[in-house]
Amino acid sequence: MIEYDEQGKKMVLKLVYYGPAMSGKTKNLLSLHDLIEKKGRGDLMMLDTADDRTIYFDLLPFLIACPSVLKIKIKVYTVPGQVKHDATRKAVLSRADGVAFIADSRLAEMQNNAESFENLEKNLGFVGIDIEKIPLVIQFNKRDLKDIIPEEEVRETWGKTDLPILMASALFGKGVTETFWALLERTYEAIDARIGLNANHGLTRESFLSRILSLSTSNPKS
Ligand SMILES: Nc1nc2c(ncn2[C@@H]2O[C@H](COP(=O)(O)OP(=O)(O)OP(=O)(O)O)[C@@H](O)[C@H]2O)c(=O)[nH]1
Ligand SMILES: [Mg+2]
Repeated sequence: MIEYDEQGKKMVLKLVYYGPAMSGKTKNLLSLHDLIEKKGRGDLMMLDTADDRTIYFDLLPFLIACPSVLKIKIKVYTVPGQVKHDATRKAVLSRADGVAFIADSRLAEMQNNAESFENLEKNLGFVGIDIEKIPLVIQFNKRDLKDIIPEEEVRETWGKTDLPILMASALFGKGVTETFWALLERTYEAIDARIGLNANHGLTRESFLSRILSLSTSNPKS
C-alpha cells in the first residue's frame, strides 16, 4: 500500500512483475531500462544466480517530480519465479501498489502460468491485498517463439475480466513499454482516487505517464 508522508512531500509506489520461472520478468525490466532514457530512471539492480535466474528480486526505480512539492518514487520489482522461492515472492509482493503478471506464451507453459497465477492470488491474500482492487495487467510474453497459444484464445479466456491483456516479446523490446504504460495508467487511477494526485498535486494522468514514458527512445530496438 502506498507509502505517503503526511506533509505530502514524498510518495513511494511499488510495482511488481510476477509470473512463472523464466517467463521473462527480468528481461522486461532489462528492456524497459534500455528503452527509457536515463533522465527518467535510476539504475537497474539485479540479484541473480549464475545461470541468470532471479534468486531475490530485480529493481528498477523511477523518480517523478510533481508540480506541487510532492516527489514520487516508483520502484519496479520482479519476483523470482521458481516455485521454491515462495517466501521471497511474498516479501516482494508485500505492500505492492500494482502487479504485471508475465505469462509465457508457449503452449507447454500453460500449466505453469496457471499455477503461478494461483500462487499470485494466494500470496496477495497472504499479504492482505485484494486481487479485485489492486491494479493488475497481464502480459503474454515470448510471442516470437513457435508453439505459442494463439492471441484469440488468450483474449477469449481473459475476456471475461476487464484486465488489460498485452502481447509482448521482451527479447526484442516489443510490448514492454505498452505493458508498463498499462500498469502505470491503472496505478495512477487507483492512487488518484485515494489521495487526489490531480486535485492536490496538479499531476494529471497524462503528465504522470508522459513524465516517464515520453522519455522512451523513439527508436526501440526491434
Ligand atoms: N524467445 C524469447 N525469449 C525470451 C523472451 N523474454 C525472455 N526470454 C528468455 O527467457 C529466459 C528467461 O528470462 P528471464 O527474464 O530471466 O525470466 P524470469 O521470468 O526473470 O525468470 P526467473 O527469474 O527465474 O523467475 C532468458 O533466456 C531470456 O532471454 C522473449 O520475449 N522471447
Ligand atoms: Mg528473473
